[in-house]
Amino acid sequence: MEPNPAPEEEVYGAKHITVLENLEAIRKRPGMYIGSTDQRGLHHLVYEVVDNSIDEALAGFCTKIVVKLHADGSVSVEDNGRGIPVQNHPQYGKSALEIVMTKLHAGSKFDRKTYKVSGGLHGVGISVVNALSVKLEVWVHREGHIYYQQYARGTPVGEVRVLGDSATRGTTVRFWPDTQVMETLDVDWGTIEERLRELAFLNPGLEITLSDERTGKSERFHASGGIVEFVRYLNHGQKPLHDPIVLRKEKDDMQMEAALQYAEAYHERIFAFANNINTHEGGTHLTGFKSALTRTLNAYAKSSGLGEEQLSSDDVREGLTAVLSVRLREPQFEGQTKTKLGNSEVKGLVESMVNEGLASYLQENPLVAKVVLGKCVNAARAREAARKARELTRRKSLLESTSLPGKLADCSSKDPDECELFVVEGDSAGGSAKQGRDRNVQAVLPLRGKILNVEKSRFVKIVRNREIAALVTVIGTGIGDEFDLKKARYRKVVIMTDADVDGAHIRTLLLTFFFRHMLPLIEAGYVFIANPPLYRVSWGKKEQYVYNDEALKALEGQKINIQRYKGLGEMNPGQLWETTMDPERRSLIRVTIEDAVYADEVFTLLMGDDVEPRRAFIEEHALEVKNLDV
Ligand code: 0RA
Repeated sequence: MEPNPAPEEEVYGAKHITVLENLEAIRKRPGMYIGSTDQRGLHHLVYEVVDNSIDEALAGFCTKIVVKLHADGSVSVEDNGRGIPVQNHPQYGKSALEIVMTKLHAGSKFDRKTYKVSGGLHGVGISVVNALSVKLEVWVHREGHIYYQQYARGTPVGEVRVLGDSATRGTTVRFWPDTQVMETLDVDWGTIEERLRELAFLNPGLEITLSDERTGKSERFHASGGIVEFVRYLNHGQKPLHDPIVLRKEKDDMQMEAALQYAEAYHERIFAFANNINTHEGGTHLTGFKSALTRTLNAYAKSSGLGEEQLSSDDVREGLTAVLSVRLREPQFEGQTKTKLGNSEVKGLVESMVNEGLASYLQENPLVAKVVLGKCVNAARAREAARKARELTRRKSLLESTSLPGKLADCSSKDPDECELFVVEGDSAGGSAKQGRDRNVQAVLPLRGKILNVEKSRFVKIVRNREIAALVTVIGTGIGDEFDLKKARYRKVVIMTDADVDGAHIRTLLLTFFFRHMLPLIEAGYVFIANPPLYRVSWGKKEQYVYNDEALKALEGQKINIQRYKGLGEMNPGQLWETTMDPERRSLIRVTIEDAVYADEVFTLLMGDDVEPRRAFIEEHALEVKNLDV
């Protein structure tokens, strides 16, 4: 990204210009460096600073990281690593600290020679954070002193100063994101929390604390058991079939670690990391892992006589929770969000490491092997049954040909780009929605309470559920392996449920269904949640809709008449249109998979077999139900 790095011998002036040009480039096109300037981009700034401390931990010199979200919108990250070098750098004529803080990719000049956290948007360097901060302060404890420097929008405000003596080592960076560039200063606790927890699992022994001055919350993450603990954590509330299987290998300068555990469940969850980056989009390491799993389990089934059927790759992953973590020298990240590992050599390496490791594990642990194979064989049989069931439904839908369910009130436009589908809870709300909508581009599909019963069901049962079948037919894409985004009949699928516990439950179930069987629909950003008002307040001849309890509190004490909407059905068609459906006035919440770990945990808790954690979760989150499932 650095335009033509100047040769080392060049005069200092020229370097100086490069730094300024860099700053300007970063501030002009922040998206190129941090992806976006919204909340996601803001989080990238935090991650970038944290990653620098993580690199120090990976190098073996840092054991503790303290992240603080300050009340004034600034964020600080403190570590007990070696401290950023401060000595004068002869080629630049200034402190190494200043170079690290102001120069793009200065890292390579002062290389820590480890498996860096550096993927896609990460690893752009702390100078990017500096350039995008109205103010940044850094303290370095090193060589008996505390060194300090301050910057404004990436430019030093003064020289590096010595503030005093210090017997410890480490670095603290505090930055104030620049509102001239960033659209928000609102760092989301949950998002940062999940990422730091992930990092603690991936770096066993490292202690990370997070505290939030805005709310007084704080949390400590520490996992001496590493990814084994991670898998146990993910399977919390499930019924695991055995202790986690751990594979650790190193080959050709690449380290691989995997932890696997099957549970009495039907979905698979594999979280793959490369150099600590959560590779949401997968990549060569994941491909290698999956094919080794299929191959090794089939080979073992054959040699041990535990199963005759050919196990498909889906069969061997049913009920599997796994964490795969690789570390390599020069990771290449690809894909839309730069979270897909591209290094081609990695596939074969991981494949052979997992083949070897898993084969010997199964040999040495025949009891675990038996449970795992039993699970896979069961899956193979169920899948065969499901295939037959699908064939049946397909034949049936061929008979009925293009027939859409009768209760669908379709829109007249057939251009998916402008069409919206409102999936509505209950017939009465459905009635209001049908009358209130814009018939041209808005379709309405009322669902009955029956969908509640698909909980804990196998795939076969789910596709046989009438409400689900109607939904699938209406959306048009098909599900599972047959899903085809191009066939979507609507560009927006809006879940519109009541603002009560039942509504939240139905919404979660729908999201679970989309998440597990129509994931690309969520990934494409097609799924939304409607945001109906909770109250209508009126005074005199005036009225106003209120969408949350905080806003209602603000009106407390005034002479107003409050009407609480217990269900959408209580709104007349006109009201539903103006508050919730009218594109000009409504606010829809787009469902994203910001953090697959969190989303899946919630789904698992809500769908799992264990009643207790589910109840605890629902009780704890009942009031914020709107956010928990997105
Ligand atoms: C370059 C070289 C060395 C350490 C660091 C950078 C470093 C950077 C950051 C950023 C946040 N925390 C950090 N900790 C260390 C190695 C210095 C040495 O050899 O002593």
